[in-house]
Amino acid sequence: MNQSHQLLIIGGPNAGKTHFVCQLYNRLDAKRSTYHMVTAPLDLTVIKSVIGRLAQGLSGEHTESGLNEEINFVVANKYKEIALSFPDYAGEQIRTLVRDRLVSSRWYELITQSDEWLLLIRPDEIPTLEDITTRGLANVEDLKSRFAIVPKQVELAPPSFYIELLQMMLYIKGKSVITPVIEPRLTIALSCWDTLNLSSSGVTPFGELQKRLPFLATFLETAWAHDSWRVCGLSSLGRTLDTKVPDDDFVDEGPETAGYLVLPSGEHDPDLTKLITF
Ligand SMILES: Nc1nc2c(ncn2[C@@H]2O[C@H](COP(=O)(O)OP(=O)(O)OP(=O)(O)O)[C@@H](O)[C@H]2O)c(=O)[nH]1
Ligand SMILES: [Mg+2]
Repeated sequence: MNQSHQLLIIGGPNAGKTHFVCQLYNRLDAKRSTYHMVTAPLDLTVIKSVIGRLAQGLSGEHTESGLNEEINFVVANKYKEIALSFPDYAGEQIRTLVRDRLVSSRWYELITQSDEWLLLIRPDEIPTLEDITTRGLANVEDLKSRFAIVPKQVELAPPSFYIELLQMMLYIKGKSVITPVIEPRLTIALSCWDTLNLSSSGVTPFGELQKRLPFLATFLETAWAHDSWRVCGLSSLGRTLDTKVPDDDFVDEGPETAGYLVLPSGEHDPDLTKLITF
């Protein structure tokens, strides 16, 4: 074993964090990946409850905001050992981190100890930014309704939010962006890829990121060293599940077989563990 990595999985609300980790666990448990589990998570409460729901063809629930479960497991193949740290917080914590510029001691530890980051972004929930090219000229009625919506608190729009989050994390890690970042290596996973209804060939995840979050794509290219970042697509479930109406096909096919990754080349791959290994 010549390499050991500490990977931190991060993502905002509804990004698909919990379902990814559960499907990863399902794959490892069913030995359907190039990696094997060396140390299983100590506390399986969250994982088991979502896996139980998936086994019935139902979606798991949103992580409660008070819950601060940390799921840690170690996986390995012949060459590498990877310790995964997955603080299964409600994704709202990430918003608060950026909004309040306040980093708890646990988050400080997680960020400084990790040498690889996996950031989950869910593209189908990114609102289209309105500008002069998409909005057109307003009439008086339009203006009245627009000005009636007063944001409670000024929030950053998604492109600036993710750039700010990454800049904060780099700052905490003591990294400057004056020279391209080599470590931590960064994977951005565009989650719930199946909801984008894209063709299964010829679409690259980075191309999608450029289309949907162009500022973030440019930031990645400038801030990170060429070989130290990549963009993948992720569909942990391969389809949308309901919280009440079971999907029988999903059950019959087996949750551990569902889902796929889209590699940077655009190729689809059922081995979800490729997302945690660069
Ligand atoms: N279509 C589709 N839906 C998915 C997929 N993965 C997760 N979802 C759904 O997306 C929603 C959010 O998934 P979670 O894993 O709970 O997201 P989270 O990031 O843990 O969210 P919080 O706990 O609220 O922070 C759920 O309704 C899931 O069923 C996927 O691959 N495809
Ligand atoms: Mg969750």
